[in-house]
Amino acid sequence: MSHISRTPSAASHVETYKLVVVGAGGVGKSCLAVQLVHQVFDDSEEYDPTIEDAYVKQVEVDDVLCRLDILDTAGQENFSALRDQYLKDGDGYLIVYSVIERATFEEAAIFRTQILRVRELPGVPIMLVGNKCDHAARKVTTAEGEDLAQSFGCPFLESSAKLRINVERIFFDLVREIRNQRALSSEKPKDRPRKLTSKCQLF
Ligand SMILES: Nc1nc2c(ncn2[C@@H]2O[C@H](COP(=O)(O)OP(=O)(O)O)[C@@H](O)[C@H]2O)c(=O)[nH]1
Ligand SMILES: [Mg+2]
Repeated sequence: MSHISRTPSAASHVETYKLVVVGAGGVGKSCLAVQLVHQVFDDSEEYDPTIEDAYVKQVEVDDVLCRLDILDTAGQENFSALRDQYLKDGDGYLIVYSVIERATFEEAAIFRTQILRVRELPGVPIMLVGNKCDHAARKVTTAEGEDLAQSFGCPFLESSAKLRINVERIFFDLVREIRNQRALSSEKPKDRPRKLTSKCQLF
């Protein structure tokens, strides 16, 4: 895509971004997607961990109207052809772990490897997300998340689907990351520096 409209009201063509949310089971992928799309966090509702779901949301990111096609994966089909296909189809990826479960943090690298394996293009837009930052029983520090993201060469944020902390930002920053990568690959100059990390802030 070489042209992005800068005038939302005049946008007859809406940019579409396929965002794939991956990560270990139980880290909050479904809650993040539901919180973004429906603005709710319902603890009483159990999101079936085996169900994969898709969401569509039209948003403005930096004054440009765009459509987010969000695939909330369920991790049942490890290493299958299906998994490869949806990883291949994505424009950008949220790799989510839970800050209260160290094993899910360690699994983040596995998800990144899977993504890089199926993508032929260089410069894959990825955002590392440490979810459940509202929780008192934290097992993974913010600095560890930042270090991992640095080793991945990708941006990092902590989030809480429960308290709606950084929920929009993780999706919007991923869109920005995709735009940056597209601009780079079409050799357009970047217009502003990227902020790579941000801490979880309760407010
Ligand atoms: N404290 C807290 N709990 C969360 C958060 N996000 C999800 N959860 C809980 O974590 C569990 C798994 O969430 P879910 O979205 O189904 O995880 P998924 O398997 O990655 O889709 C549920 O019991 C949620 O209530 C969060 O930001 N903070
Ligand atoms: Mg789920």
